[in-house]
Amino acid sequence: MSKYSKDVVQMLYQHQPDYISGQFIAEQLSISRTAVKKVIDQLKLEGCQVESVNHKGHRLIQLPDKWYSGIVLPMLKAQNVFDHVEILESINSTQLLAKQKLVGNTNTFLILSDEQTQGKGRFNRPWSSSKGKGLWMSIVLRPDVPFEMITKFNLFMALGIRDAIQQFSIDPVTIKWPNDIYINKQKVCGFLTEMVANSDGIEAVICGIGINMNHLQEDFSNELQQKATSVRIHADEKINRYYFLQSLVSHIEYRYKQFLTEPFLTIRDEYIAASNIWNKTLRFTENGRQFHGEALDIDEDGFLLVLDEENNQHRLISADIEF
Ligand code: BT5
Repeated sequence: MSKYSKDVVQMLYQHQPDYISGQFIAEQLSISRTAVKKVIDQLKLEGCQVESVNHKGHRLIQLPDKWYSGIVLPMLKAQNVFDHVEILESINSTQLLAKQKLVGNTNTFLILSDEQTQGKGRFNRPWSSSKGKGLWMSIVLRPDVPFEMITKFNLFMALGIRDAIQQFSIDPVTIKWPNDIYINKQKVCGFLTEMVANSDGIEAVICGIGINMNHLQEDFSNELQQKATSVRIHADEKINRYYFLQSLVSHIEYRYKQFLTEPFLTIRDEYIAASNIWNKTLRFTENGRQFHGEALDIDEDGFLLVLDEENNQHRLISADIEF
């Protein structure tokens, strides 16, 4: 990527739907018109849809499939929950990078990558994060709350993520307590919340979110064919990942502010209505122990109440659930 790509994309984005002349871009960036043409040719090669017309200039006709900081940054500017946003083409895991970057500062930030080569789920399970198809990101927040509140954070995030996906999906989007988002019987998103805490409370919350966005069913590996779905599969058309990101960040911001000021009880009914675990026998794995049972309720602290096959009640803070 040329060092001017970010600026050129940003100018094209901010002038949408109008044309912008090569001359104007060249003057703004203090480079030659030939250099501008080279950058634009490169952007086109990367799949950025730019229309170039003699005597008019260039215009961005469709937001690209690739993340460009020149578009993401101005797009998210109005949202003020993050001090900064970092965009990458490829990384082992945004979650690992976020954990490295939060040390020695008090910043809040978002890291987004087009691809992850070693995306991770909970308990180090692999998370498939193919290039350009999904939304793979980690956010670092600094809530000034005791560390027991981490569970509550997860519940608020689940609703925010679900609501964003629902805006783009024709079919109902549901939460599989505590960490998965489903459409019909397949997983469209997995997220995980980790924290760094000391005796005074939470230093940082690191929430990693993986959403399958534009995969077609055949894009998933054999192992995921039956289990996974994407937002695209439940929409009329390809999802514009930029608009999706904008919606997701605004839902996250809304739910984060709610988390800081309201008890779980405020969203309990909404959460229960959005959950897909009721009225069926489920297999639970909790700390390596397995049992079958039925989910009865989510209490006012966000714990899941379960009745197992031997009529014992469980109050779970976290578990793996299989349908
Ligand atoms: C999760 O773990 O569902 C949390 C996934 C979090 C991924 C994000 S992406 C950005 C950030 N950076 C990271 O490295 N991670 C976070 P878990 O509940 O453990 O689910 C993992 C299981 O989901 C795997 O064992 C597979 O069966 C399945 N799986 C893997 N990739 C998938 C995908 N793309 N879509 C649906 N299911 C998948």
